Amino acid sequence: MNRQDCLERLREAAAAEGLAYRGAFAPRPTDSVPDARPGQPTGTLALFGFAGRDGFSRFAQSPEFADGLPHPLDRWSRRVVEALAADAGGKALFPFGGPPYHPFQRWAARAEDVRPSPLGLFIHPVWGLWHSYRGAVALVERIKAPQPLRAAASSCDVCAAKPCLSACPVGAYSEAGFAVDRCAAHLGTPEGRACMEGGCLARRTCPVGAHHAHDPQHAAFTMRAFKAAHPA
Ligand code: B12
Repeated sequence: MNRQDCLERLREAAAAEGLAYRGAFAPRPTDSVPDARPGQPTGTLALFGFAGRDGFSRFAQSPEFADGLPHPLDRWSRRVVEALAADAGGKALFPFGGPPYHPFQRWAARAEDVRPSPLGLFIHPVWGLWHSYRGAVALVERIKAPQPLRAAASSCDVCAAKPCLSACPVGAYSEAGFAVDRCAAHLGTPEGRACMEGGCLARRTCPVGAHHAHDPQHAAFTMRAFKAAHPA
């Protein structure tokens, strides 16, 4: 199998499990990417995750989703991405399991046209705020991945209204960052039900890729996980 085929095969195997290929890049020392094998630096890092709605619905059919044990999405991601990495002779890396955390957003910006949004989440020109990362596969081989097309300005730079910054009912988002405790406290109140059941109002108000927003099952799953991790 040639190198390009290796990436294509990874991409197809990931898609079969519901994971979207989120780009690949050749790491530089400043990217803090661990070695793919002991003593062998990573030549290519390929990222995988959710983009839009499809991935979550695949996860919702998995044994991890139904078994009632903690952290179902992380356990599903571990099983799926470790199998992809083993098949490709690479190493699986995950966004969770810290601190310390691997700098997935920094890696994402190397792999695709994603940029910081005022909410802290990175925005994608197609998926808007409705995308995330479930793992990465580090390969020793250096594979020339297609370079991402980069727009001159990010979707947020050309958004004058910035409705995301005024949609949070408790003002948890500001120039100073995301006030986690304020958000979590609100989610525990009756007034927080709209966010708990439908998803973060600030995220939902963004017009970019709005039709890719989480469906109600995904939104409620995400909010419950966030609330459980931050009991107010
Ligand atoms: C800790 C953490 C949190 C914390 C703190 C977040 C924070 N802003 O600091 C809490 C619990 C609050 C949180 C909440 C959420 N998170 Co969070 N979180 C993480 C986690 C696990 C680690 C972040 C970190 O410390 N990285 C370490 C540093 C060294 O890595 P880094 O890539 O350099 O990341 C930093 C830079 O991107 C930097 N940054 C921000 N703006 C800019 C601009 C420039 C120019 C540069 C260079 C860097 C930069 O901010 C990052 C630090 O947070 C990441 C996963 C991961 N491993 O990255 C997810 C992650 C960032 N979270 C994510 C998500 C989706 C959420 C939630 C929406 C989940 C939810 N519904 O509950 C909320 C939204 C919160 C918000 N608006 O910020 C996604 C973001 C995907 C995306 N589209 O960008 C990630 C990548 C997880 C994933 N599996 O995809 N999160």
